[in-house]
Amino acid sequence: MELTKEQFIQDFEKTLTDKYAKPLIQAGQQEIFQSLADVVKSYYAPIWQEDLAYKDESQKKQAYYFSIEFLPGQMLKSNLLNLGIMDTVREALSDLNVSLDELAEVEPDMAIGNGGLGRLASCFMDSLASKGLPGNGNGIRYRYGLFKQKIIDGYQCELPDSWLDNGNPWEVRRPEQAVEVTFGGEVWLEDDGKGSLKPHYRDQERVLAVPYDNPMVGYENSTVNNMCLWRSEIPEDLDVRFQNLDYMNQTAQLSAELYPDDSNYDGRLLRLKQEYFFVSAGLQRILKHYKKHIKAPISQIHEYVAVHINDTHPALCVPEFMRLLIDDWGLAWEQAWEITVKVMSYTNHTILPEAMEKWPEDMVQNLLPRVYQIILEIDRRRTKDLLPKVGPTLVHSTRIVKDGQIHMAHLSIIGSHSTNGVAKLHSDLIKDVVLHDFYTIYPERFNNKTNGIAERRWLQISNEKLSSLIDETIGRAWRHDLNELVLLKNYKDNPDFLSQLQAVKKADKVRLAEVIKERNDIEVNTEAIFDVQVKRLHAYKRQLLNVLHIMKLYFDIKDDPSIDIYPRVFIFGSKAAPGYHYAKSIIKAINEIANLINNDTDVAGRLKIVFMENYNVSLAEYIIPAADVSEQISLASKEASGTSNMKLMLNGALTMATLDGANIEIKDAVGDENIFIFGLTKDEVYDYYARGDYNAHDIYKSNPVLNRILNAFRDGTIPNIANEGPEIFASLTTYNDEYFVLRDFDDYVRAQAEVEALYRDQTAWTKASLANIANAGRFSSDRTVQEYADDIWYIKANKA
Ligand code: 475
Repeated sequence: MELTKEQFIQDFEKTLTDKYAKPLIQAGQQEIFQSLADVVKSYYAPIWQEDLAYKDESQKKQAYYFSIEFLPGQMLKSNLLNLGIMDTVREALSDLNVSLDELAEVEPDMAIGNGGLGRLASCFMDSLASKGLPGNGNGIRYRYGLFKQKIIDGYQCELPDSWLDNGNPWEVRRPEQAVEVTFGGEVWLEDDGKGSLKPHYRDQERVLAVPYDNPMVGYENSTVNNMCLWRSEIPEDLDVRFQNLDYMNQTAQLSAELYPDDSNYDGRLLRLKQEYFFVSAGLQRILKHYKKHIKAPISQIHEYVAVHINDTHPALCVPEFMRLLIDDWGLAWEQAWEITVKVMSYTNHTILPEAMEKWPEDMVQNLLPRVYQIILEIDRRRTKDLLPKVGPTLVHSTRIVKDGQIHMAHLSIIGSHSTNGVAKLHSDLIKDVVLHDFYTIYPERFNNKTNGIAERRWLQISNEKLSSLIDETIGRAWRHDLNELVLLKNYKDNPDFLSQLQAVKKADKVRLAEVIKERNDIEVNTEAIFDVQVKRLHAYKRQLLNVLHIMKLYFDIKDDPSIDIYPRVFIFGSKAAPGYHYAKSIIKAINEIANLINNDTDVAGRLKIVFMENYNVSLAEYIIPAADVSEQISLASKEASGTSNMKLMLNGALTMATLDGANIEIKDAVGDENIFIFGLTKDEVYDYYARGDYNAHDIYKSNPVLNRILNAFRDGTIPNIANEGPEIFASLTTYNDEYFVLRDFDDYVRAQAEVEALYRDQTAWTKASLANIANAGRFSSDRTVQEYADDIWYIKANKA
């Protein structure tokens, strides 16, 4: 949009007065932020209104991305950038002696997600809008987001994330579009006199779902999409005197808290309620909109609506859509089923068995009696149809209801026309191993959509210096098409450019060093290699392998304090699920090892370990630009894709990688000489499983380096881990090292030595860094969402 500094200052000062009756000079940061947000809202609101009207009138097909998590982070700079007014507003504020960067920090992160899955959903929201694609979000407006992590005495403590205390300035509450969601009670079918059976209900618990619309502003393209988040409330006409307190509490609880579990399935009743709550509310809103605006019969809804099931948490979309089509719209079963399968599509994000969602049948029956009937009927009809075609073995292994449980992945695959994995290797594993029986039955439904990241947040906003350098070098076209970054390759032998690239990295490291000093009170050497592992804490991601390597370097120094080791700063950012005991022990161990090494005079500052507390999107925006090395060291076959690997690559870090998830595609993009590969391959891992002959204890016994390191965990060498040290030791030896950490150790050490050697040649390193930036184009989520749009949702860009 067009905006002059003068106009902005006028709008801003007026808003401040209107809101707070204060001149700027007396206003606090919070008041200034809220006023600025209101001004920005006044800029996008008319575009939003227009876009909504356009979507209604044009009758274009829209996609709805159902996700129990979103992880947008702060929105101020994102909105400014996408509206094209970042520079104007920054300069105008600066004329008023206000720093935009400081002001942006006032906004709490919108952290209503745990990790990769939620952040991917938010990258998709940004990309859908920025590609002008009509794609909306549907989720829950949790009152408390992902816990705030505090490290106390080396331990993770979890504090509530009360992010809404000052309100969410971007959202619009739409009570007039509230819908009701019901739970429990009894249901029975009665003939309606016209030959069909209609459900009748008794004693149901009613909950009001109120939508809050959040604008998803597209990048310089006058698109504003919608992310709808639902809040649970008590229906106004409910006589609360006849309800018990439990009910009141439970209703409020529904949208109170995000489940802080990442990949670990948590079977609590409230979680199932949350899943149904946002699924039912979202589908009801879609159908109401359809009735009001779409001039086509319901039998054609698949030509206007695509519903995406982001992992299995919204899998109840399948039976709930059936319920609405049959009970409310009067469709026959067969027709409703055909439409449902065409409307739905599903993404799998993990193949870890413990994360495969299942619900006990009686729980679903009690909580959602009508939905339960429909699930049984889906299962019954499918079994009957398929038995003669594929035989009992395949039918049984793929049943939705078996062993007293409802299998949500099975429901999602059977009730949709598309199932995708999130990187090539992961999609192949789904087809060949984990969901192979489904692939045999429905081969045409399976496909791959390699993840991507929104370059606006992960480069333009978080790394303004690098962005400017790129502008000066190849022009601005990359800001609309990340593939343009390949043009940077022309500068790989240009010494001026390479030294400018080095200077940018250095400046980003200095900026991070300041944050580290302020938050951790640790001084780090900005000439050192910044070695970064940022992601959720999980055994399969193998933060421990990184730790064992650090211990090796430490012992090398202890053995010979004059040894020539290139200085390194190891930076960790990671939250552990509150109930994941082992992950929390690893956090404690990292912090104690940090204390030990950071304060050892023999080390003399050559190694520094920094565990940054409360890793979240806004902290990532500081860490990622400053990284030299990106640690992507999961056991091959376990990490579905990874997305921090892409963010770090885009910012010029070199990847230390196993051949897992999207690391493989990163290797293909940058070439073997610009990445460090080590460790078992997926096939080697599976061979171990098949033979069953992995013996970690043998490695511990026979490898003297590892022997010494592992002993340090239980002989007091690493202090203050009397409980955690032996626990970690036992997991790696007695319990046979589930994720082959010891097996991959030697190769990891070898590859880390290569890192050091290459870093000593700054020109060679910088060229490799450039190769990573220049080849990052294909990891834009703009590419990913376009593939979803073309292959799965069949939606087209606005005004296209
Ligand atoms: C993968 N979260 C990454 C990323 O595709 C991948 C599970 C259960 C309950 C709550 N959250 C979860 C995940 O499974 C998850 O975040 N998976 C991640 O999805 C995006 O890049 O490899 O681990």
